[in-house]
Formats: sequence, C-alpha cells, structure tokens
Amino acid sequence: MTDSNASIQFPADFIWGTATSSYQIEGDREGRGENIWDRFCAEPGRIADGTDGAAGCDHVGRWREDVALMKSLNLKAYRFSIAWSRIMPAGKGPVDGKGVDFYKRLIDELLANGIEPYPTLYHWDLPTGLNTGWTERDTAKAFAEYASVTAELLGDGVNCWTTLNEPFVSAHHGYVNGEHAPGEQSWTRGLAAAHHLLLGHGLAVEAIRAARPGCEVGIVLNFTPTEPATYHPDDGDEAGRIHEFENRWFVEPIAGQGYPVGHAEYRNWDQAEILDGDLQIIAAPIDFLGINYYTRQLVAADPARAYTPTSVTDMGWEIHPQSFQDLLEWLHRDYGFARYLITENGAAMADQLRTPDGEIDDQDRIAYLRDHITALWRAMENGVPVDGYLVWSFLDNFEWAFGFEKTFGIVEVERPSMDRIPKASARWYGELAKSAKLTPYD
Ligand code: IFM
Repeated sequence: MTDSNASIQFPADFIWGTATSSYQIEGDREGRGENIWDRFCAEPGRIADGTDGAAGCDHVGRWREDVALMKSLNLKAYRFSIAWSRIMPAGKGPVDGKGVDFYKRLIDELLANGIEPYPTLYHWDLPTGLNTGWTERDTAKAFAEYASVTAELLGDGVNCWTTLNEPFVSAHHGYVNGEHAPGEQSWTRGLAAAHHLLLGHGLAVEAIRAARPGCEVGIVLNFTPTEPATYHPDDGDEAGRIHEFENRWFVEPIAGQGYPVGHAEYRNWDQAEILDGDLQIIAAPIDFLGINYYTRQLVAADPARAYTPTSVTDMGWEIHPQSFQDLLEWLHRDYGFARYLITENGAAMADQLRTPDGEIDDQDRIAYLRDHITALWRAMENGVPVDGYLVWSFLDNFEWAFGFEKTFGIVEVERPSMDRIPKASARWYGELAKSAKLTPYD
C-alpha cells in the first residue's frame, strides 16, 4: 500500500530484525570446543588485521544487554547461529550442558522481550574434533545428528530453524579459493564439500522435523546477481559460468532440479559423491528460503574489459538495489518457493563521522538500507511473498578474513571496553521497525 506522500506501509506482521553469527560475536573461547576458524586464524597471514574471533563481541558475557538493546530498537526478530562445538565440543558424542543452557537462556530472554529467535545451525564454525571437513560424507551425517540433538534440546521456544548459512561460501571460500577456513584450494574438493553441505542440509531438515514436528525449516543462501560487463561473447560465457555456481548450484537441487549441467561439465566433476537417493534428500521440502543479498557483479573474461562501479561500500561491493528486486523476482519466478525471508542485507561502511553526541553518523548505511528495503518492497508489490527483513548486522563484529576492520553493524562495539553504542542507522531502523513505514526518498 502506498499513501499520498509516497511512503511505503509494510504489513503490520512484517518481521523486522537483525542477524549475527556465533564465531563473529560470541567470544568465550573456553566455553566451547575448537573449530576450524580457531585453527585458521592461528595461521600467519590468514586474517588481514592479524586478529582472530576468539573474543568476538563478548556476546556470551553481554547477551542480556544485547537483547535489551534489540528491544529498545523495537526489533521483533533475531537471527543468530548456534556454535556446534558449544553444544557438542567434539562435534559428536557428549553434549555440553553449559552450552545448551547459554542458548536456552538467550532464547527465553528473546521470547520474554517479544523477539522471535531464528537460530541457524551452521554458520561456518565446524568443530575440529570431527577430524573431517565437508569433503567427507561423514560430516553431513554428523551435522544431521547435531541438528537432531539441538532441535530436541532447544526447540521449545523456536518456531523457525535454518540449517546452513551460505553453503556457497563454505564450499567456495573454504575449499576452492582458500580465503576461509579450512583454507584449501581445489575445485574437486570444493564440489565434494558443496555436495556434502547440501546433503547435510537435507538430512538436517528430516532430523529437525522428526524432533520438532510442526516447526518451520529453511536454509540461508547467498546470491550475487551476475552479468557480463560487455557484449563480448567471452564475458557472456564467464558470467554464465559464475552465475551457475554462485547462484544456481545450491538453489536448484533444493528446488528439486538437480545440479546445473554446464558447470558440472566445465569442472569435469565426475559426481562420484552423489549416491542414490542424495538428490531426493537434498530436495526435502522447506517452508521458506532465506536470502542473503549484498551486491551484484559484472564480470569480464579479460581484465581490459573490467567494470569499475562508481558507488561501493567499504568492502568495495557495488551498491545496486535494483539487482535485489530483480533477484527476488527471478527466484520466485523460476523456483516458486512458498515464502522468503531476507536473512541478511546490509553494508560495511567506513563509519568516520560522529554526531555531536559521539554516535556514529552513518547516513550512507541508512541510504543503503532505505534503498534496499524499497527494492524489496517493489518485489513484494510484484508478488514475491517475503515475510521479513533482517539487517546484517546487529553489532560490528569479526568479518572473517578481514578481521575487525570492516564494520557492518548498526551498533558500534567499542574496543576494548566492548560497550555497545547504537549508530544513527540503529535509531533509523528502530523507527522503521516501529512504524513499518518507509519514505523511499529524503
Ligand atoms: O559477515 C558475513 C556473514 O557472516 C555471512 N554473510 C555475509 C556477511 C558480510 O560479509
């Protein structure tokens, strides 16, 4: 519905919230088993600023304060991830009651404050105690076991689970380009990892539904709309290949369409990892698709034809809200999932300006959020059923290989005090969450 001032009124039950992940914010390294990021960060040169995520944002020490802050910002949903090695320190076997209690208390506190918990079971922090990576089939089975135990132990207050966060990034950055843990560089192993991640997802869907009949289950996929930078045929081929692996590879098997043929052939994938029945398991019906969107890419096969965007975030990612609308419409048209949840969208910005009160005055982040939420609205107007929108991120946190240099939060975390200071964007987003009304332009 659009009123005469051209402002957008979202439905009253539209879900406004934020998102984080365990390794990026929790801290309390002693309270859990080791994971692959602990090891990766310890290798010299892996993290740009030489830090690691061990201290996170001390969320384990400050979860109550964090929930109170969310409530003060009128937020109605919080997506967080559960650290597998906090529930099962070795990845399988004995459960750690302290870890379970931490998440139970967090979930109870969220509910007591009217905030819906959206836990994700895996956001990249694989326990090293498993002694296997995602290249091994056993990891998928261990993940399903962990999903079953966790849904059983924590499921009382949870209506909505997501299995994996961004399996593309786990497989590609972890096993193909080596920028993320465990830091391998092999297409063969990357494709094996991708298949086992998806298999783990399908097995976990079954496990969660068995443990908690009636709850909703989905997966979070990231998408980067990809087009050729020029009309040169090589750029078209390159864009098609990248689009197949970054955008289609994960959604198509989940939608029951199997893997895109072109990329499998291009990589000479012999598909030895696919056993009878795997594709049916992966295609287990989901209740909603979680979508992470940040940017688009225009690709050139030859650097001489490279496209240089004019408007970028501090990550160098092009700001292009129209691609967000197009993405949502493409996904719904081609795959027709029942519902969608925007599980991440947001921007790292330099955050150098302050208000007279000393708060970060991030008008650029506000503009990014406003334009992307407007694009989302347009997709909804065109028939895409989206339930809610979760900003990445609630807090400035450990941005993986970039360390703490890149700040995505709507709340600043001052170091070393770890004090939380809402930015102008937090106030702006809090007002939007309260009124559900957005003015597309200032
Ligand atoms: O910080 C990450 C998050 O862990 C996964 N999605 C993208 C974010 C920004 O890079």
